[in-house]
Amino acid sequence: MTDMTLRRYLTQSALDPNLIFLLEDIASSCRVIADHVRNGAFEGNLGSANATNIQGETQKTLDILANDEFERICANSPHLAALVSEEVEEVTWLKDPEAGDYLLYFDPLDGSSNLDVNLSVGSIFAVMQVQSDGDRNVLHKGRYQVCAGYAIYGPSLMFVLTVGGKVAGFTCQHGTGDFRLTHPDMKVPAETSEFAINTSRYRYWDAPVRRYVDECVAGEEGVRLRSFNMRWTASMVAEIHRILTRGGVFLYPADSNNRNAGGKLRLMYEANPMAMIIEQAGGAASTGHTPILDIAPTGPHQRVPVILGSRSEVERLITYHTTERATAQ
Ligand code: P6P
Repeated sequence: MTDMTLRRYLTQSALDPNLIFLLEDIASSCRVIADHVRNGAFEGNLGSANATNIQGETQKTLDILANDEFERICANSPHLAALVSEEVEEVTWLKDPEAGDYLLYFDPLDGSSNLDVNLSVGSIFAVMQVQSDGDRNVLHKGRYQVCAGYAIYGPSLMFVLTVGGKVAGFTCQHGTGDFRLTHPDMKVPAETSEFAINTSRYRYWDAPVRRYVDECVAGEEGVRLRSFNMRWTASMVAEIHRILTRGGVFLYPADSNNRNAGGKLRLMYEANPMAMIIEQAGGAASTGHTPILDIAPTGPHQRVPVILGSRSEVERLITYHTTERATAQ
């Protein structure tokens, strides 16, 4: 299995060669970013860039560097029409859009607050297509994604990708730099006893989320009749990779503090790609009321509530949200 390189995997997937070129450019971007992350201390790239992005977040030097590497390397793909990046307010058009050209949505360095404390970070991406010649609309539902994936810069560099049907994990072989297939069919276990949420926000949560977490924390004595584990790494890529590997449910819900902004996580380059990956791996991804992939976007940096992971737990949370909405009416 591990002699299967990313190149061979993609060519065997019978994909459009232009999409293969783009995916290889994305993988190359992630390799280069991994080097910058690992050499951050020597390149003087750790710490703040003393700038803020469209999100109003302080940008790390590596956030900007990672964005620039994505732009530089992926611009080689002849049929890539536009880039939508967490770090850039406007859509970056590389060519006049023609039907079938590709649109790349990406968070170049997710979880970058972990960089200075040497914890895992990642890059997230999704690809959609231009619908017709001259069409400059980049706001399509997540169901229109043709592929999605992420790189995780952890103890090993991994590249996880779905082109529809399966989720495949590739590990970068130290030395050759090849991405080799190590996880051919990643599946989210339907059941789990592990949840991930920033519990410091408890006072802001709506009733359904409080109910769910309270029941998990009550353990064997409570209605769940078993104990649960909690994780929170402040890096969505690390959480999703753990869920793909051993199950779990990840929550960044709307709450009384972030509701006016729509939530915390961004739809086009965080929630949508991860929702496609999780669904293709047998899990579920919802706002609590609506499948994330069915949301009609209103802007490139729109924020949405995110509940995703093991199907049984996501469905339980949807039931709690539905029940709460029904009793409130
Ligand atoms: P908080 C990182 O900034 C991120 O976008 C996700 O990767 C992560 O899950 C979340 O925000 C962490 O948010 O509020 O815990 O810092």
